[in-house]
Amino acid sequence: MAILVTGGAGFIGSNFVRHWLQAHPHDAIVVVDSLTYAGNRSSLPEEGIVFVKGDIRDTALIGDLLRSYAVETLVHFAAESHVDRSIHSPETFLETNVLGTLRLLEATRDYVSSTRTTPFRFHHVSTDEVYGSLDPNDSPFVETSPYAPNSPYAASKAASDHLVRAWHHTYGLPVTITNCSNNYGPTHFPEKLIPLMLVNILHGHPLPVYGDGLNIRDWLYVADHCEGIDLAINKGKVGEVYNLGGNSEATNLQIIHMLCKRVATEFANDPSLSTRFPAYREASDPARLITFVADRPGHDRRYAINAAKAESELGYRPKETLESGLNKTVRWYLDNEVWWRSVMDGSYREWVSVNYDER
Ligand code: NAD
Ligand code: TDX
Repeated sequence: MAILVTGGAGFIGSNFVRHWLQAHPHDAIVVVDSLTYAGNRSSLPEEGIVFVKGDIRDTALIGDLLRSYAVETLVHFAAESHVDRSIHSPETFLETNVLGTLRLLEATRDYVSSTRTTPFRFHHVSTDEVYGSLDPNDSPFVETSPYAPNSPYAASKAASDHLVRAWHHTYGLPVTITNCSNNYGPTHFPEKLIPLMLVNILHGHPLPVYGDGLNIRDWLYVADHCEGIDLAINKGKVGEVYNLGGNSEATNLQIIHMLCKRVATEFANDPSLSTRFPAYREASDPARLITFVADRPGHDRRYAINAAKAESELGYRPKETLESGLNKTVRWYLDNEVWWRSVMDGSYREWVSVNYDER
C-alpha cells in the first residue's frame, strides 16, 4: 500500500510519518511538502520515505504522484496553521487551506475516477477551532456542533472541511475527516505556545501571555493524535467526521507553570543543563518572567473536545496525561537543541518582532 502525506515536513505530519513507518512497515510513504517556514526536512526520517518538495496547489504534480505510486490513502496535513499569522496576513491562509485543498480534491477525484479498481481514502486533518469558542460551562464540541470559526485561520479550515464534505456528497470521493484539539510534542515549531515558552524559559526571556492567560485549550499529545488518525483511516466509515481530543483542558497560565516546574526538575536532575543554558540559571525563577501582553484579537476563550464517537466507533483513547505528555515534550526539547535552533532562523526572528514588539 502507498500513502501520500501532504504537509509531512510540518509538526503533526512528521510525527505521523514516524508513526506510520513503525505501525505499517510494509507501506510506501510519499511526502509532499513545499517547505514553508514551518516545514523542515530535518523533522522527517532520513530514510524509508520518498520526499518530494512541491505544492499541493500543483494539480499536475499531485496527479503524477498519485499515479506513479498507485496511492491508496492520502492524508492531508498541509496548511498554514498559526492563528496569529492569519491575523497579520490572511491571504496565504486562503491560498493554501482553501485553494490548496480544492486543487488536491480535484487531482484526487480525477485519479480515483480513472483507477476504479483501487480502494481509496482521502483523510482530511482539521481542527476544533472551526466550532468557535466555548463558555466555561458549555459542553465540549461534538461532531454535530455548529460551525462558528472566529479567526481567518479557523475560517479557512472550516471552508476546507466543507469542500471535503461536498466532494464526498457530490462526487462520491471516499473521505474521512478528523477535527482535533491543540497538539503538542516533538518538532512543534517554536511560534506556538508550548515550544515558544520552553525556548524562552531556557533563554531567560520574557514569557508573553496574551490577555489574562485564562484561555483554555484541550491539549493532545501528538503521538495520540497520530494514532487517532490511523484509526480513522483504518476503521472509520467513509463520509464520517471524528473529533479527537486529549481530555486535558488547561488554562495557558497552568501550562506555563507546569513547564516551569518540569524544567526546574530537569535542571535539578542534570547539572550539565546549567552549563548549556546559563541564562536559565541567572533568571532563577522562570515564573517571574511571565509578562502579560495585549490580547490576540478575537481570541477564543475555550476549546474542548468530546471524543466519545471516536472512542466507541474507533477504539480511540489517548495514552498520555497532560503531565506525562509535557514531561516527554520538555525532555525532547532538551535533547534536540540542534533542531529548534536550526528552525529559529532569520524569518523566525522577523516574525517574533512583528508579533511581539507591537504588543
Ligand atoms: P505546521 O504549520 O507545523 O505544518 C504545515 C506543513 O504544511 C509545513 O510542513 C508546510 O511546509 C506545509 N505546507 C504549507 N503550505 C503548503 C503547500 N501549499 N503545499 C505543500 N505543503 C505546504 O502545521 P501542523 O501544526 O503540523 O498542522 C498540520 C495540520 O493539522 C493542519 O492542517 C492544521 O490545520 C491541523 N491541526 C493542527 C493542530 C495543532 O495543534 N497544531 C490542531 C488541529 C489541527
Ligand atoms: O505567545 C503566545 N502567548 C499566548 O498567550 C502564544 C503564541 C500563544 N498564546 C496563547 C493563545 C492561545 O490561547 O496560547 C494559546 C495557544 O496558542 P497557539 O499555540 O497559537 O495555538 P491556538 O491558537 O490555540 O491554535 C492551535 O491549536 C489549534 C494550532 O496552532 C492550530 O493550528 C490548531 O488548529
